[in-house]
Amino acid sequence: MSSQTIHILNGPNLNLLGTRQPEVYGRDTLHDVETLCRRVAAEYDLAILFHQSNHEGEIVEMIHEARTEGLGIVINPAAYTHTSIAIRDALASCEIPIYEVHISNVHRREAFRHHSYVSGVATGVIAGLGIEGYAAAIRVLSHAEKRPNFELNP
Ligand code: CA2
Repeated sequence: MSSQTIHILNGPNLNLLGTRQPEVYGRDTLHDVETLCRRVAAEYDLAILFHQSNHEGEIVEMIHEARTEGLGIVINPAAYTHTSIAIRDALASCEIPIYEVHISNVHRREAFRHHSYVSGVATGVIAGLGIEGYAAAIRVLSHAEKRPNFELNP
């Protein structure tokens, strides 16, 4: 795997994107998200590995594979955002930057979506930009090595 690879990981039910709740998630499918990510990554000569899983343990294993190699992780953990200490612990073991992305603005939705187990171990969090949030995360990662670390308490 090249150090110029970005791992893009998607959690449960995101395979159904575009099939319902367009008022919340828009009409784009996960395939459209992948196409967008590949186009933006190509602008910066970066490779991407794009995955989706409905299984917590599989996502943990994908994070382990990304742990030490690659430019960074862009993860939409979907509902596991609000429940999974296993995914948080796996992300906490990573040595590369992590961007948490949510298509919807979770903070103007139900209270149970306001807490994220992931945000506390992420480098940055993007919510409510629709699928453009993935593109924004890739753009930030594209100059990750040229920027100072934003973290206050690394
Ligand atoms: O806004 C996001 O990206 C979320 O991560 C999406 C999750 C939700 O549980 C989080 O609170 C916020 C839901 C992903 C499932 O999305 C579907 C979209 C259309 C049809 C079916 C599922």
